[in-house]
Amino acid sequence: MTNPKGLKLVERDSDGVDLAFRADVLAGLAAPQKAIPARWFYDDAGSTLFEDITRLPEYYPTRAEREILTDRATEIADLIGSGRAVVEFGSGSSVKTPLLLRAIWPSAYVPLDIAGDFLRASSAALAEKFPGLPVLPVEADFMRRVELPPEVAQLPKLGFFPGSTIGNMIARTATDLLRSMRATLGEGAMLLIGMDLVKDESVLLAAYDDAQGVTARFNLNLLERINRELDGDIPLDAFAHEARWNDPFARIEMHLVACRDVSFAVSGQRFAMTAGESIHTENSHKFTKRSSQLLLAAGGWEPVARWTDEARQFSMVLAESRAPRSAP
Ligand code: AVJ
Repeated sequence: MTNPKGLKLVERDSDGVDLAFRADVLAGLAAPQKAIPARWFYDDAGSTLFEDITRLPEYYPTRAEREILTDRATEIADLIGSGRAVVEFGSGSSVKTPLLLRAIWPSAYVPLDIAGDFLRASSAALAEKFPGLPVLPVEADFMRRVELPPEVAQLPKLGFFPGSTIGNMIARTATDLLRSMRATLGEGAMLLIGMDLVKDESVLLAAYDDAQGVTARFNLNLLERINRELDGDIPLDAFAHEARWNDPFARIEMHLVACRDVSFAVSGQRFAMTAGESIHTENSHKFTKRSSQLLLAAGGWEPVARWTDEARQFSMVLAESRAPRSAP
């Protein structure tokens, strides 16, 4: 495991409290529109619930992306070429990574993840599936430029960012990430990125508010995590899961809506909410061909190919790192 500067990625106080989590929650609950970053969904319970979400009949993105990677594997592989090192942003526990690796047989696979234990486990599983493939996990926060292992220094890179995770970010953050990816991957890099598409509102709402209530449990698990890790006493029965389509921003938002006036404490600080007020917990931006192209261009990436599934629900874009130029 490489962790270049011996960086402590998760800072904890003497009680084992994740300081970044506490800071985000306390600041988020103090804001006029309460909001907590979506990255905090993914504790053990949240990660398991997300895996359950990917198997729901209403949640199309995972299946659609898998369809693209399976049905278009040859085309994708031809454009990517051989000999690249695949750098995955967020280490794939999913079935998507093997699909890509099998299609292109890269020279090395470098999964980047902030969660070290998870990274080690999924890397070991992958190495077993692909004997002979150097698997070089790096524990890192990929929102910044990451120092890659020396073994891949001379190899051209392919960044892999599936799942439409980019959709969790507002444009400014997404652009920063795309630029960091260019810096991490270096000259001549390519990027294969999943971007979910704008579609009928009812399909989107169902995907984020499923009949079995798994997404509701995923959303509410954040409150359980706060209660457990940050010494909170939030009454879970005072909150309901809600998915909303925000049309001007072309995104699904998840909220936890207070069903009654409620007050609670977190880490010794008190908060009050009135009935109907919400905590905004996630944005999931949806793209069009044009908006995806614009976002990638802003981050310094030029699309070279784009695929959708048969039902045109989801897209994967292959882009290459573009030298800065301003003239038309
Ligand atoms: C993992 C960010 C791609 O936005 O669709 C699924 C997370 N949230 N259901 C998404 C999620 C609610 C998911 N991403």
